[in-house]
Amino acid sequence: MIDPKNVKNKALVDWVAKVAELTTPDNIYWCDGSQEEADKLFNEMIAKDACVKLNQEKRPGCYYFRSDPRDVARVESRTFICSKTKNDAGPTNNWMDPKEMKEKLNGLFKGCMKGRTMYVIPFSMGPIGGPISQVGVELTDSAYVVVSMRIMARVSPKVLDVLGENGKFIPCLHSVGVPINKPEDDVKWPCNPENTYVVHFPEERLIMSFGSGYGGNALLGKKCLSLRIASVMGRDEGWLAEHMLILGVKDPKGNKAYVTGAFPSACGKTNFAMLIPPAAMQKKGWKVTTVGDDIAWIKPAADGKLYAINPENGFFGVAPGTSMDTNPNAMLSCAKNTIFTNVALTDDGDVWWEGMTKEKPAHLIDWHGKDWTPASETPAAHPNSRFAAPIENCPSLDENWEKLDGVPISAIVIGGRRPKGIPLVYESFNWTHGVYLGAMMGSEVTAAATDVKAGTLRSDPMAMLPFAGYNMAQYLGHLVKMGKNLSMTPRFYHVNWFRKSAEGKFMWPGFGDNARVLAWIMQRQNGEAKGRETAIGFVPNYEDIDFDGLEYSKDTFEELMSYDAETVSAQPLKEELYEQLPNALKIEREALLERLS
Ligand code: TSX
Ligand code: MN
Repeated sequence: MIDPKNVKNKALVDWVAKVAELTTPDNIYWCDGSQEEADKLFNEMIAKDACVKLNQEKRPGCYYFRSDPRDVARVESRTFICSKTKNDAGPTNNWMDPKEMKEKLNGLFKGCMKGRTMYVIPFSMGPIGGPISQVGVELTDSAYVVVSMRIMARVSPKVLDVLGENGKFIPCLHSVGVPINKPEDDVKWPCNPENTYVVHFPEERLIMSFGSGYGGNALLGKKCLSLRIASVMGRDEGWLAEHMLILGVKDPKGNKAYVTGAFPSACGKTNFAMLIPPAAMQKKGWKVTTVGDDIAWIKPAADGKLYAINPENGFFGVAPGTSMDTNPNAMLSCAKNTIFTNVALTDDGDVWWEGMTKEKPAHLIDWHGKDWTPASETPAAHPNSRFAAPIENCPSLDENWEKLDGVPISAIVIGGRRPKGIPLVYESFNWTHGVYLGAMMGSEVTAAATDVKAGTLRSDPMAMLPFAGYNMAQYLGHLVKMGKNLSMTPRFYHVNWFRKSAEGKFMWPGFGDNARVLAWIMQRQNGEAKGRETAIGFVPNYEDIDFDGLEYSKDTFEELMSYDAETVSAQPLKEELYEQLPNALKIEREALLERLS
């Protein structure tokens, strides 16, 4: 615990007092992020039956939570960007007048922490004190949020030292929205779905979240701060907050390059960030390392290169589909000191989820807390069940992952699930063309997403649709600008791991074999790999890809690399957004149509 008497930042002390007056918690507790503190909170939650300590021989330091079934994912319909004008929020965000929203929220927050403890969590996104890092303070009445935040962010008294007397922090206010008026109100997973709001005030750099205890709605350092608020800071200060993984690639000569990647959900971004090259490539000396799996803060440096940091300290990964076959590095990352939410519980106190093992266990307790057998018709783990795992557990962690100034970025990979008409990989002609490809990104909706019909293509520019903290058209304009005046301009690579044959089979093995594409990308940047110019960009010839250890015929490759003019030139953006796009991107579209005609 931090002694509040030692807190020197007046703005912070005042804000905590003001919020306490509004929300009327029984206690205020300043978190230090220590293991002892976490142990105490876990034990309190276990005593209330809100948490399960997993089998400590199999999962040391691991705990398990089940959420309320109404509180299982981010809620985009209740996520708001309350900028001064509606146009600043743009055509793809929910907007409400900030004054009106404040009034509404002040009504909801009034007395909402009654009977609970208000935790003060000082955290840093990025290494504490780093030049690209940002300090946030989350006030929350959820102990689950406290123990999760200390995995996902850096929670420490050192953050307050960095703040000093006058340092700036991003205030993040959170409540599950369930005051305890009578003992029955003290439920295992409190939430208030009818009144859930996840709200950003971009000019004030303020976040207020009410009614949900789950993931991105509640761990406010992640999507709310590191993407929505940070994207606005980046616009104002000349940098980028991107929904991107960061990985390192080492070639057989020992050259190292860093690559970022933007993919919509359900495309295997975490798997790509932790990719293990095929044995034949490893033998030659190829190696892939992980810097981050979700968020990149990217800044131009004095040398004219773009440098990226991963602001996070952990992985908040989707559990189902993760296995020792699909992603051993993720499995090993959640072997210890991990919090699992909404997965299934095995009879020996371990966790299980769909896709973890080939054989399903004979008996489980499912994410509802009910008995489950392979004959059950519902999944044992919720499709959006998660692990929150410390990044330090990751065997493929890059040696420079915490470098204060970040790692230099050589290439930007983008893509989506495109069963038809889009090649395995193509390279942009230049930065603006790359941003155009990012703007037109889309992905086929899988069954996991509930709001859109499965099988339809959903537009998701730069995978930022739910995460841009301001007008999406202006965001794309800012991205165009950020490519100017660089000495090393990363090229964009549009990839598609999900092409299907006429028979409906995946045409590319994906997973570790994607290293073959990464190798081409890296060698293009070095000037070592050839390619061929087409109307859509540069593409590898069959000879330009290392197929060592993989039987893949030239004919199949040609089919995999072919494009359909109609598909590559589709304009999936909603009309209001397309109209507002910067001219440079509209010109890219005209040039593409011209090249295709
Ligand atoms: O993550 C995936 N990646 C990226 C890995 C580095 N997935 C899983 C997506 C769900 C989150 C993939 N699925 C990938 C991929 O490259 N490719 C596919 C499609 C696919 C699925 C199964 C096979 C092949 C391709 N299996 C066999 O062919 C045996
Ligand atoms: Mn994400």
